[in-house]
Amino acid sequence: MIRSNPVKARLAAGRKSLGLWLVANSSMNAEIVARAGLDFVIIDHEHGPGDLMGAAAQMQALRSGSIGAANDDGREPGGPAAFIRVPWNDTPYIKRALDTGAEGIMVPYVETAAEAEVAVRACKYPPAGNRGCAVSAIRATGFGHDSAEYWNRIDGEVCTIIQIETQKGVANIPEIAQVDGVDILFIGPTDLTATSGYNPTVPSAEARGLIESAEAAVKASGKPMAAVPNSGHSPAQMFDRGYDLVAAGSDLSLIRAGARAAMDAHRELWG
Ligand code: 3PY
Ligand code: MG
Repeated sequence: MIRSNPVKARLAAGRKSLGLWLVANSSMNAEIVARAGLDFVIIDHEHGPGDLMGAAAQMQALRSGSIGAANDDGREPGGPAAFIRVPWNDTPYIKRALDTGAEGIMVPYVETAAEAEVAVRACKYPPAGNRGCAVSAIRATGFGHDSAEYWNRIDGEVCTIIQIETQKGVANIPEIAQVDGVDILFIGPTDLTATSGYNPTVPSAEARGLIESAEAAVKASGKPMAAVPNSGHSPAQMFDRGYDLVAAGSDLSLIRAGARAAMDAHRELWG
């Protein structure tokens, strides 16, 4: 059975979605976070050691980990929506990520409407796109058990998420947002800062200004807006600022923060 995309359903209902990055290529990390009842995860293949077998294992774990997660709050059964951030706007890689079962594709570093069109076409079967078709052989169809339903429904369920990470991308947001099939615009504050010549590890008024101008353009476009927490804002403050999706850290950053907090508390008491 092909389920409805949980994030698309929440967007349609005007609800905000909270997610996490999965960077460590660990199915156990996926299982842990699914149990918390998140709305989405982004399995990262732009950075980190992720591979497609690892993504498959994580998506299996998301389903099994979601058993017992609270879903009496209107959330789709089956756990968080599983998105894969691909390494680049690469049609063959997008095809393989979707075939593995991704419910959404995040494409980094998109700068023009033409590039956004390439991404959208890679996410859709003909005639709307150029996604190669092997419905009887892929994990996404249950290895063929659900071929017909998948073919009929998946173009409408997959989320295409476009990252804006350069000033050229920001300038082109109005045109990028017009591309039919772009579902979400995801501002990448770190790359936007770095590609504009500022140090992304040091908060600055310049970085803040860049992010705010990207936010203004996305809001004006009417597209759903996403990002990681930035400019010192918590996820709740990000939602207040108008975000529809927030990816609030990663499996790795949560481990780092937990380990640090434990050690800081220990040092304070015991040196
Ligand atoms: C960035 O900040 O550059 C990202 O890609 C993720 O937020
Ligand atoms: Mg980035």
